[in-house]
Amino acid sequence: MTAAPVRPAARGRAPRRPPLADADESVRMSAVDPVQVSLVIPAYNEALRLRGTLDAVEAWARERSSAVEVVVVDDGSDDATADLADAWAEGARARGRVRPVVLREPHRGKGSAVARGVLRAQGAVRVFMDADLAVPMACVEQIVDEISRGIDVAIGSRELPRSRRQDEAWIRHVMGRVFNWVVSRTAVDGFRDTQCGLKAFASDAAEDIFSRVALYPANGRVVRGSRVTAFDVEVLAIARRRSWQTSEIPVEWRHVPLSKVRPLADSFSMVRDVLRVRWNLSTGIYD
Ligand SMILES: Nc1nc2c(ncn2[C@@H]2O[C@H](COP(=O)(O)OP(=O)(O)OP(=O)(O)O)[C@@H](O)[C@H]2O)c(=O)[nH]1
Ligand SMILES: [Mg+2]
Repeated sequence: MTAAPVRPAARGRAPRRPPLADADESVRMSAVDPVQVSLVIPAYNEALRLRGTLDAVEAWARERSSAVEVVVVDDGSDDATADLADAWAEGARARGRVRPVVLREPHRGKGSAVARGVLRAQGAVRVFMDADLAVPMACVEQIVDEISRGIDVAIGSRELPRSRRQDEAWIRHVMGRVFNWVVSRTAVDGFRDTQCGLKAFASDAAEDIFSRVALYPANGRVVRGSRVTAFDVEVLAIARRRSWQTSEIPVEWRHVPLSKVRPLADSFSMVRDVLRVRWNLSTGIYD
């Protein structure tokens, strides 16, 4: 038996967060504005996909009056991803619509890059999203609103009745469904889609959860090749174990070419990750 979930620091329900301010084109960020929303984008060999995403993010931020921080986490890309991110950051700083941060890390894979970015971020709402913009900014807006309404952890889902999926190979969908079944039977139940690359956290939940990850921590070991992994499963298992309030929201998702996923090889290592999460839950290391 594992210990009953205990809400962190006995804080009770998280206080309702004030809604973020309305759009106001005239507002420019100053260096001292408190960051409201942090968007963390893990990026590995994304020279072809990243710039369009950063431009879309900046355009989205321009429509908001609240301060938006964009944290790009490159972990040793072989291509020009980091330089491209730096060049964008320089321009973005001058334009003053977002606060750009580019982290250059040793290559530890997506899970570690996300943990590093989320823990480094300063926003009251911390989102991580994929560099391929598989989910449009309108869904990012919705997931931010969910946290602003007082939810601690909101996750994008491609499996709810109002979700939309475009251009996905049927075999990937079937594999995803089998994986979700395995996850629900072994590590964390009650989520229809643990693997969507869009998730958002209130800052206190983010710090509590990401400081506890054990599989792919921010300072984990260096790896070879692209590593998408099942780090999301651990994040959600910790959120549950720590009694953070979670919600799943429908997203519009489209398959974007140049995926880093190797469906067969990654499936094996992802199931291994899930079993490790199960073991960690039973030993109480997340309590
Ligand atoms: N920093 C870092 N990011 C990674 C790594 N591997 C993947 N990513 C990022 O993770 C995000 C998702 O990668 P994708 O290749 O789109 O994989 P996916 O969305 O899980 O799978 P698809 O459904 O095939 O698109 C992208 O932003 C990648 O750059 C890695 O090793 N390090
Ligand atoms: Mg993708």
